[in-house]
Amino acid sequence: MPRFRHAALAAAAFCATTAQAQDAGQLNVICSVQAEWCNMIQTVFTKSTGIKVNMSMKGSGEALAQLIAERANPKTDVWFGGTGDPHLQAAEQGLTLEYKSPALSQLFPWAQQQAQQSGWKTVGIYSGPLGFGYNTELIAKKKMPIPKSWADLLNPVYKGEIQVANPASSGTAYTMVATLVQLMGEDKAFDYMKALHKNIGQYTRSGTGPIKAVARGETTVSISFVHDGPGEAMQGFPVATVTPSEGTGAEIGSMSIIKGARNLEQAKKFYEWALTPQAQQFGAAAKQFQLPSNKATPVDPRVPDFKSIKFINYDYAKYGASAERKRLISKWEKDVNSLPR
Ligand code: S7P
Repeated sequence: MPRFRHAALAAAAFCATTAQAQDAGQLNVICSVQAEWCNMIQTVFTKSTGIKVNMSMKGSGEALAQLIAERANPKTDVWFGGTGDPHLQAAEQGLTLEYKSPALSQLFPWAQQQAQQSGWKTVGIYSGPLGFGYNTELIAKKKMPIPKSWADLLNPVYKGEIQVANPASSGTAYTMVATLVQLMGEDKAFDYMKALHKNIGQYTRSGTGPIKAVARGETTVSISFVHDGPGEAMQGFPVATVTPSEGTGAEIGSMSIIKGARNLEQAKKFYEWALTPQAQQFGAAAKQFQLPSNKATPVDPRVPDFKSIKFINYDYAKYGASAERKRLISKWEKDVNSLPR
């Protein structure tokens, strides 16, 4: 085929795609799960609807900060994923739109409760337990015990060997702070975090950083969501996870439509699609093993077995409230992070 015909066909195809995209419109999404899942939903949603998705990836703490910064002139239409507490905070601050999906009854009670508690300004899309990750090779090589409880993490043998994120930037780490406060009571939880501080090698910016560091042998132990472990192990890294025997908290990963969204019709389409079992399967397909919120979504065997984990009765409304979140984070900065190690 002569070269000019190739060029003409390519141009025609480009125009057709562009026209389709222009017809169907576009959508600006902040995506707070890991990149592979974000990329997968971007591709599949665009292919099946023609809606062009502009995706920006940010952890939950950073996503909330961006939404606060763009409050007067929102550039985001949908916030997909990320820990539920900052989504509740966004709802309380009037950053997200009230929207009651007709699919709500298909979701587990915890996902519906998240929606109800926010005044229908967010919804649960997955859940996952907080626990510890450890590098199976390093821990054996350094002859360290496998930590099985919060108390175990205070063992001086782990000095400098534990990573967790900074709760000021990370929803994962805030889940840890809120979990400990509910488990131990506030005074004891802060005494505990001060003692734990001595064993922390690094507070990372993002919540997924510590388990990736464990996987790559950069640290021995992490405080992480346990559903992030199997994906690292599938890449061949020596990672295992455990949940603390005293009890632990769980996140309700959430999704919200932004108030003032410029592409509201497309945002609602995406929101409804993301609640379907078909769309929720992309989590496991992208090697991320949270429990999906739609009861009809097949559950991958690598999703943590919730029945075998001791959970606290996490008060999502209280710990997702702006004032409480701000108060606990600044107390952590002042009383814990400022201490020498
Ligand atoms: O697997 C992804 C995940 O652990 O990351 C999400 C969240 O963005 C973590 O954000 P932070 O950096 O703010 O901690 C979790 O919702 C999700 O389970």
